[in-house]
Amino acid sequence: MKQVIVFFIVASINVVIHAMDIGSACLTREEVKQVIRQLQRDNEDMLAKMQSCGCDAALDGMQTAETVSNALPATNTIFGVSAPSPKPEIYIAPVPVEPEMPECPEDNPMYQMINGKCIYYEETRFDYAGAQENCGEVFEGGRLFEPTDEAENDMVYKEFKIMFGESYIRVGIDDLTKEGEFTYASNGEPVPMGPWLNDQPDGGSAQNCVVYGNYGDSKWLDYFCSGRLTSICQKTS
Ligand SMILES: [Ca+2]
Repeated sequence: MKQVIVFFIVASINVVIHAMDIGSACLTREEVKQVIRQLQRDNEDMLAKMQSCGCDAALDGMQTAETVSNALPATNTIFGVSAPSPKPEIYIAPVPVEPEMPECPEDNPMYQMINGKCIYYEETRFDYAGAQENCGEVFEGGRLFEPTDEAENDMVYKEFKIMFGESYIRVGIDDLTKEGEFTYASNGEPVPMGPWLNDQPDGGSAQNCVVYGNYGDSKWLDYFCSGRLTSICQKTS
């Protein structure tokens, strides 16, 4: 039944649109109206079935003879006239909008869009807690950068190194919850990679916060959470 109704709706709309095209070229407004009314009379049984099965919404969406004919150009009233005239306006459903990428300032080199994340490089030095708080102010609800894989880890560090030649830069990874188990600060999930520098991590319970720690390389080391360092923030939405 549904297939029949859908077919009916599509077929009816096609006929109406076709009638409108004819009307713009060689039928009067009244003739178009007659075509549409005839179409509706021929399908009274089907209309009744559509109403009985709860398809009133679909019926409401159909254009009546009056609305279609009224949309025709007023000047086009003579049979066979081929003078140019504007097409009647036809409602076009809006195209769904794709989710926008996070906004990221383009006129400030401290902000970079990397791997779909808006990154901010913070020169002011903070301890771990202060750096997290600062990121939440830089971006509403922002946080310290949490690399999801080694490629992203390398890309973000590379940009920072180009600009500042820095090292010891904070990211949002720590083992504060359980010694030796490094997790993302935002959700406590285990970090799925470990580009550690040489024998790192080696700080035991004294060093629980991860930083980029080697000049010219994106390798990590564990470091004091209390140290005041530069940091990298990411926007979260
Ligand atoms: Ca530790």
